[in-house]
Amino acid sequence: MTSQDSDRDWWRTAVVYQVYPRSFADSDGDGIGDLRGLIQRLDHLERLGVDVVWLSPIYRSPQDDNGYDISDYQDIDPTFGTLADVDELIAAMHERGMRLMMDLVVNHTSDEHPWFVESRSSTDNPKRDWYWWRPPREGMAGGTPGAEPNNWESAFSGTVWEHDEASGEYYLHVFSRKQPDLNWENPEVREAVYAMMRWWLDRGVDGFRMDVINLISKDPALPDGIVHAGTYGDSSPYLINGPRIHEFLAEMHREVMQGRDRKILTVGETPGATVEDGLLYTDAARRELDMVFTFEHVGVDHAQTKWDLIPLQLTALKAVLGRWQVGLADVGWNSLYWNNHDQPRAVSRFGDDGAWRERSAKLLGTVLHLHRGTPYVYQGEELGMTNHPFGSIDEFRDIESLNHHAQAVGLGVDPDRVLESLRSRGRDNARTPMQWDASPHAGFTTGEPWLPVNPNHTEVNAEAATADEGSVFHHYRRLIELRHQEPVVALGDFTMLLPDDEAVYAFTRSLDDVELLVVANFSGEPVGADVDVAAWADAEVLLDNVGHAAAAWDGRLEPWQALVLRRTR
Ligand code: TEU
Repeated sequence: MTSQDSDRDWWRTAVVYQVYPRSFADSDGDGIGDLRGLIQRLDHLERLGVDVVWLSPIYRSPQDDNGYDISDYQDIDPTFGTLADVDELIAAMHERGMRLMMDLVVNHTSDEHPWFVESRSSTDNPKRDWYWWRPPREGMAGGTPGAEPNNWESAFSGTVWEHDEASGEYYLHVFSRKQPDLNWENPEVREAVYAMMRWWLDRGVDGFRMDVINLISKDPALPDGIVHAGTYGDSSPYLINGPRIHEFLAEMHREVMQGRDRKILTVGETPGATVEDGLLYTDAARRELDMVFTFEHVGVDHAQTKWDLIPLQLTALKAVLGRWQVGLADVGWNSLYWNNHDQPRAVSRFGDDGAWRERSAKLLGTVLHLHRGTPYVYQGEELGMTNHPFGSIDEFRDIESLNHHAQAVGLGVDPDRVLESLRSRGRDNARTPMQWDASPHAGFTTGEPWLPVNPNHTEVNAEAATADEGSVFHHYRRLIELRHQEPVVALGDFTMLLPDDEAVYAFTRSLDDVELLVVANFSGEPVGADVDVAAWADAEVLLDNVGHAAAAWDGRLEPWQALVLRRTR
């Protein structure tokens, strides 16, 4: 391996930290986080030891979906700062040996993006075809119920079609009506996106997290989907992992990533991707993406939709994660996450955010970070931040939650039941302000925070956690350090043990003569782990989360205990 090759492989031992800038740190007292706030808090990330920051969108945006609706890809929203602030952020991060990964949202733009404004201006505008325009359903008058060009449902409730009075046609929006989908069939669209990406790389960013990237290739026929229940049809066969997706990603790699003087890190957000899809996206020889975010493990507690709550079964969770580990063992690469800005807080969902909050947060970190792949830490996860005790619907801000509430209550679902699912699954749980200290707005802002601060910030906060060697923060710091120091953590083979055990998550990792055993009790009761304890009698305890693990492990686990043992063969 030449030194250049090894430089290019740095990312395989890296840990990524996600910043949701709106909720991270506010420097100017307007109640909304910003770039200067982030720059001022880089010490926290450096102390934690992360290698890469994925920054959720900071581009110019009407903020209909908190920045995932972009009206200018090459400028910064005044809410967050300026291009000069980004330059300063990049320099400050590089100085600390950290890299910056930008969010890339190119399945859709804002309806206020000049491209769409032009596209909408007339049916013969040169940019008309940059988006998906369609006439009303045959024989029907535009704007009347049922006249939509097809029966697809938006991810944010209701139809995917918005009627445009002026031209009499509809445009497609898989997300909000202010997020029209770009037509990737048009080569001019693709070239405009690639040029914009190159511009960011020239500015010094080190990678891209690609929003719903496996939705960019659609079946141009846009056919009706099968109606399983309710009014809408299933669009996924025509929308997800579409016919030209691999062609587009390979082209993007060629046009943007190839031939750069440094490794550009790419991760695709790929809802609905199977292991087989993941393999195609991340096989290095195919030159598409470095890794993808699977959604399978964050779907194990969903019934029909994310709003239908079913209890988490550990066996189901292990089956999914184990399948991805096996599937991408030799070819491809996994990304590993419990939560992000779209998901409930990990400790509230997979752990116990009551009596065992700290211990179960450490257990979750241990289990995830000991898998093979690239771990992602979502801001506040390293403190064991929890879901928010939302009261009424008035306290929610997220468009997905508000639209779902309106639609479900409109259809006659009991409002208390709707609120219950929002409390458990709503995206605002992840978006309450970062808890820096015990002061009134948790040190996030001197103004009025855009979303309420969790009342538990008096106890759960970065200041307290960094001062306490036994905190969740220091446990995460050790996990990250371990990945950097022990090659087996990043690169070793993975073998799942006890797949049928409803309480114990157990697996081994091995590389050359080093072997690790990871055992974790996902319950509030003491359990015995049915593994070959004798074989590990002389093993070294690398990490535990209870603070008093015995030198020789006897196979028993306390409530929410997680252990990492190491032996050499
Ligand atoms: O999310 C896409 C996605 O598939 C879901 O996570 C979605 O947010 C929703 O929760 C489904 O129930 C990405 C972004 O991460 C999200 O924040 C954006 O709202 C969305 O794309 C549109 O850009």
